[in-house]
Order: sequence, then C-alpha cells, then structure tokens
Amino acid sequence: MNFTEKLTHATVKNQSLLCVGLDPDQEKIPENVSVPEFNRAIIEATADLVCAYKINFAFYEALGDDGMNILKETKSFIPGDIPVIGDAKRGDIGNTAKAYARAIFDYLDFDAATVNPYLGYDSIEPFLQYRERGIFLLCRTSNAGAVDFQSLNIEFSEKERLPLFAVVARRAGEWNIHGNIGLVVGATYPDELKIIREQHPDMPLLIPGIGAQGGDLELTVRYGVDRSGEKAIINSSRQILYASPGKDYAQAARQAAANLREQINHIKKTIS
Ligand code: OMP
Repeated sequence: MNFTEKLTHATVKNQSLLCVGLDPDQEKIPENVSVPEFNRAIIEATADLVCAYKINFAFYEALGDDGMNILKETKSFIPGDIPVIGDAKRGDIGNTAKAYARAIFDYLDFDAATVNPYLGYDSIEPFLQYRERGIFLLCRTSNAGAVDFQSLNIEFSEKERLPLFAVVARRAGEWNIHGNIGLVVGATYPDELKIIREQHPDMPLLIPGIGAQGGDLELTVRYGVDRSGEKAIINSSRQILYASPGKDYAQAARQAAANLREQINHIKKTIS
C-alpha cells in the first residue's frame, strides 16, 4: 500500500480523521513514566481511534543521545496498517535533501514526511522520488507568525498576484507528477483551508492546530475533507497526550481521542 492507500484504509477501518501527534514533553508526562512507556500506552489506548500518527522529531531530538532510539522504538509500537508521518519539516539544497529523504524513508521507514518548501523545487524533488510515500509541504502554517511571509501578495504571473501560501498550493499541483504531495494547513486559518481544498479537491491535507492552539473544528472538518469526506488528517497532540496529568493518562487520552473523533464524525454527517 502506498501512503494514500494506507491512509484511506485506516480512515475507513477506524472511522476516523483524527491523527494523534506523538510529541512527548518530559515536563508534562507523569512522574516516573519514561517517554517510551508513555508513548506505548498512548498508542495502545488510541490505535483503534486514529487514521494516522504524527511523530514530531523535535521532541525526540530534545532527549539527547537516546532520542533517535526512542523515536524508532515509538514508531515500532504503532500497528503496521496505520500510517506514520515523520514531522521533521525538512528543507535544504538538493544534495542534502537527498540525505534527509534517505534518513526519513529508507532508514526510519516513515510513510510520509513534512517538508518546508522555502528552498524551492530542487529541495523537494529528492523526497518526491519516493513515490509510495506522502510528502506534506508546509503551505499555511497554524502559528500567528504565518502571516509574516505566507500572507504576502506576490507576483505569480504577469496577470496574477497571489498570497505566498496560494503560490505554494499552486506549485504543489504542478509538481505533483507522482501524486504523492499533500499540504499542511493550520486549523487556525479556515478561510485559507477552504481556498486550498477548493484548489486541490483530491490532495491529502494535514491539518494541525486543533485543541491547544484553538483551531476551529467545525470549519476544519467542513472545509478540510474531500468529496468522500476523507483525506483531511486532523492532528491534535497536547489535547490528547496530556488530557490527564495523573496515572490515568492513557485512559484520559483514549477518552479525549474518542470524543474528538466523535465530534469530527458528527460534523461530517452535517455536510451535505
Ligand atoms: P498541538 O498544538 O499540541 O496539537 O501540536 C501540534 C503539532 O502539529 C506539533 O507537532 C506542531 O509542530 C505541528 N504543526 C503545527 O502545530 N502547525 C503547523 O502549521 C504545522 C505543524 C506540522 O507540520 O505538523
């Protein structure tokens, strides 16, 4: 199965558009619980409720020498039929990008990766060569600073001026020759999400920003899904992981994930 097929399989099997972000923060996980133990319990508690997991490299790099092993161990806890997104936000010159792509896909065997398109096509191309994997380009990020660059109107062609995020979305369409590109669009910018989905009716969209960042769930679902009510990967990390600071953290995470999945499915049903 390629990434999109695996995503669809997990979406249908678990009736879910929810992606749990595995962003372990030692200051937030319960005392005397190790990061691998924490991640394993979270995965076991949520594996039947998600369409994907997302592993953000920053939280593992911050663990120092053990970080890479813990990242690999965490990935190994995830059932094989659930796609795992390596959230590394890579972006570098072609030769270096090739090494980044090898690391994420050949060595770590992630199903998909997040990539920063700022350096242009040749920085993305080595990732695109992995036709079976998903390549998520940062398009409209969820943070407040997204407006600093992504909202700037620039000359796209002689006739057209577009905000930078819309240019990224356009280029993504042109570059999608292997059909493995997706876009990252923050749940905190629903108007932009609507524009991007209209432009790309079939592309998988990774949509973070639900929960701790206050993204709008109703509009995220309404504007984010494709015609079949799929291909919106709605990520939530802290809201799920730290639903309880106590020993019942895994049970609380399950409850939080189940509630969120239920809300998403409920909203989906109201879309005509
Ligand atoms: P919570 O705010 O705790 O749900 O975490 C959001 C996760 O999504 C973190 O891993 C972020 O790094 C990531 N993320 C964003 O929050 N905003 C973006 O625009 C893009 C990402 C991402 O690429 O996943």
